[in-house]
Amino acid sequence: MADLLIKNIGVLASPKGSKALKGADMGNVIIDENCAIAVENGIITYIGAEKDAPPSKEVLNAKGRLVTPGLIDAHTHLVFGGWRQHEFELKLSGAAYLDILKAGGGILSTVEKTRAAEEDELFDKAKGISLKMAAYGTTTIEAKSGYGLNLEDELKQLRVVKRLNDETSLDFVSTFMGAHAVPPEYKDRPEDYIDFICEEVMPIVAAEKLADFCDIFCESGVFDALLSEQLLLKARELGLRLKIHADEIDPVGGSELAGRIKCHSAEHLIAATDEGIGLCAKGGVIACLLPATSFYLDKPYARARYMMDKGMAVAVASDFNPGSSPNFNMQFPMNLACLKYKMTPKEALSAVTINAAAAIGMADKTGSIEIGKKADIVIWEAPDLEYLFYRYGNNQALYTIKNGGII
Ligand code: IZC
Ligand code: ZN
Repeated sequence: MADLLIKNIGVLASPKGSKALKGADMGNVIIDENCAIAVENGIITYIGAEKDAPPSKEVLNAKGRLVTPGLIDAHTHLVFGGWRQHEFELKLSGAAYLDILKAGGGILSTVEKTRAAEEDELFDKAKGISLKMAAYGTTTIEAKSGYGLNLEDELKQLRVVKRLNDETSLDFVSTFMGAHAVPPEYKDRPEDYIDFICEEVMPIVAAEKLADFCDIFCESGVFDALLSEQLLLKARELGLRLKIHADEIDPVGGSELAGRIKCHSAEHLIAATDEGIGLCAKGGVIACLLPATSFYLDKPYARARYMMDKGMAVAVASDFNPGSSPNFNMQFPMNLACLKYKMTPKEALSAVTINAAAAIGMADKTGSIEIGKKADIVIWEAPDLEYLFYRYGNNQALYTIKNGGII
């Protein structure tokens, strides 16, 4: 006896497998028509004709609509105090993202607000946002620290992510990003700050199993490639998997480093060089691209098609954060993936499902609709995949199902 049967599915669109799809394989999305899905104990147990489906306690009628895997948001800065609307007019008058940071604003203004916030306050805010993300079709969320920039407040952020994972029905993957900016206490001493993170923060994060990944902002005026390498190699020694914000604004060797030391994923890659992309392809690095950030910072769009042509697996995520991407609706970057990266709807679907799951080490559990995987599923207010990606600006998620339960 199944717990849930989703019947009358018009179009079921899903990639397959438990690994990232590289390059042209990203278009390998299976389309099934007029079928049903059964779920038991949160796991998909049947996909096929409705007449052969097992009996079920609960039935959900998809009424001929499109069904896809739940969206995976593989890059967010979810846990933070305050917002940054006070910098909006400054930005509109032409102030650059890195100049605002240099003047002590940007990330550092969010650090001030996050340090001042109680853990419960951060938890309640992030939980509320997560539930809204689910209403837009997101079922798994990666969340980074990086607004504490000291031991106590980095741990506070990471504990919030752990509690979100334990206390909500969504899955969260935690990334330690203590190297997000140089805090005021270490102004103009990034080397000392990286030593501090490596010696006094990361070992505790690892011992307390508060993070799965480690990330660093490798950028002009933040951390250079040499310091990034020092930190990432230490993180690897401590058992963390590696991510890097690489060439988001300036090409400072981030993508070259990512490829050379075989990071699990490289984020942004907006300004990545041909050489960097070549090394990432060779190193099997997943590109985690964030088109909503290009939009918001008025920057070029990453060369997704070039990366795919070089054989990289590309994931697309929201980069939700209070500065460069204050939006957590994945449907917007999905739309941009087609319009700006020139991905087909099938490729873009792979980018926000199986490849995004692979980018955060979850592709054996979620990211596709297959027997044995988590029942993480969205029923869309759309008749087919093309319609989902072509419409724009309104929420098209009708039902979000996480581990077999309707959220
Ligand atoms: O708060 O500005 N790029 N980090 C690197 C961010 C954007 C988040 C922020
Ligand atoms: Zn980011």
